[in-house]
Amino acid sequence: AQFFDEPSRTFNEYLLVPGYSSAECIPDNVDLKTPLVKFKKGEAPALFINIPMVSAIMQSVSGEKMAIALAQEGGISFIYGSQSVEDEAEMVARVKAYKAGFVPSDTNLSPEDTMQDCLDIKQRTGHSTVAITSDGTANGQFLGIVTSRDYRVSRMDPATKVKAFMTPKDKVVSAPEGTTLKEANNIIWDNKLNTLPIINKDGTLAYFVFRKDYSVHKSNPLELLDSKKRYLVGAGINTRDYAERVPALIDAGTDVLCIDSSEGFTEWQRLTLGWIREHYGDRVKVGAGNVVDAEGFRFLAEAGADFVKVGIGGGSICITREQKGIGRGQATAVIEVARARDEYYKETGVYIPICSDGGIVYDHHITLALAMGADFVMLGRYFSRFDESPTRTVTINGNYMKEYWGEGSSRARNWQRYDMGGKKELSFEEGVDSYVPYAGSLHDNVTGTLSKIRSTMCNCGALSISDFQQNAKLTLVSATSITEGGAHDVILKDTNVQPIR
Ligand code: MZP
Repeated sequence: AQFFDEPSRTFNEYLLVPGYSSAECIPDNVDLKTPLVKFKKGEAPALFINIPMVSAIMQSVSGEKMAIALAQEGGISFIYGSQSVEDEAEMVARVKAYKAGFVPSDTNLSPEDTMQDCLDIKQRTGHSTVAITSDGTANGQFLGIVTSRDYRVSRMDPATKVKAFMTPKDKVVSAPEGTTLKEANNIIWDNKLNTLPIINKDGTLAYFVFRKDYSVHKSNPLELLDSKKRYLVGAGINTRDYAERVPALIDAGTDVLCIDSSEGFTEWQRLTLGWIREHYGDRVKVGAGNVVDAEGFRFLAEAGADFVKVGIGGGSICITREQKGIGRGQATAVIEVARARDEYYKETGVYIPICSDGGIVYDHHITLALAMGADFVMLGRYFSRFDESPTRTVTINGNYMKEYWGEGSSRARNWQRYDMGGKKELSFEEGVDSYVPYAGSLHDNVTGTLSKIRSTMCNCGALSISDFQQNAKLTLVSATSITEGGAHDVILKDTNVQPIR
């Protein structure tokens, strides 16, 4: 047998050591954009995500609601494949059909609503105008504005003078006398906004500036809230029924596929990737996995994977290591596969992103995974706690909980994920059925997580993920220093304690 010299380690055994932070190293300047699929040196990837977080290919995590909410934040969901081909394709199609929303945010319209409905809402809520954006928030791409008179918005002249700005956070900023729309546009760029509403002195909205060319378009009152822009969505496939599932998912509009398997270093994955390349060439993007060492990475890279997923046995609901005794500490797996990815890039000029899948317990584990070389992370437990996950919310001993079960549990019955050929059944469980504490909305939680990642990257002097991967300094920590990392040698305050005088 071959023995690895070092024990395999997990995220909790590492800490980041700060690097030099220049004055530019502020969280607002951190760019978390990351490639989703492979690309050649000097070229841009065909698909990228704006935040390095994707949701797990699991029944209890990635349904259409999750996919829409996560895409709105700049990430991507992989709709679970452990359902019929028709059901999965329909879910994908519904995400792709999801259309423009609205600002202000209290105008909750559905995708079926028309411009006329939009005007009704405007009247009901008393807003002077309603702007349509691609994702229903002020950060989305501006698509048009509806005014009560004629649904029309005019193309603005960049030299037009403006009096005040309103940022998407509703903060009114006075513009100095003579400020032009062109200068307003610079503010949009500087603040990384997509649109900037310009308001009148009395607080009513005058118009929006769209950062590309100040353009706006004329809307038909009966036109559906339509946008050209659609959310990115991924979908899980397996190594059995791909000849049927892949075409259905492609027709439904899936942007990227991922072979969902507990073990990716197999002939089944090579055959699946080969079939996709034979029928679709490089047009269809597909990730593969999971692997935990350089050999596994190289195998999938050569078999044609667009990204490679890393991780066996580290998932919160996973009992594979107990049941079968296989797996590897997640940190060690990511570090080794990232090195193999870099060597492959040097050799071939092709960069294949890697995804660290499973085992993220604290937000800072995401930051560690990126520092260790992951391009993005896949999370199950994390997302399962939110309003948008497809499972029930229950109360247990007065606490709100959400259901969360593994794909290898008998509840999910996803035998294809564990398929090693042979009978179509799960012969033993590799996952559990569980509860996780309910944590509220995806938006609030992801915002908090990202602000921690940005802040840590600044401490390490990195403004982009690739910069961070190259320059981060990591140290192993002893068991004793892990204890030192939490509150210690103090008695935590109990709110029920009464003062004695
Ligand atoms: P976590 O984010 O909950 O720690 O882990 C999620 C990951 O665990 C998934 O993306 C998948 O790779 C893996 N998973 C899903 N189901 C099982 C199982 O039942 C599993 N064993 O290991």
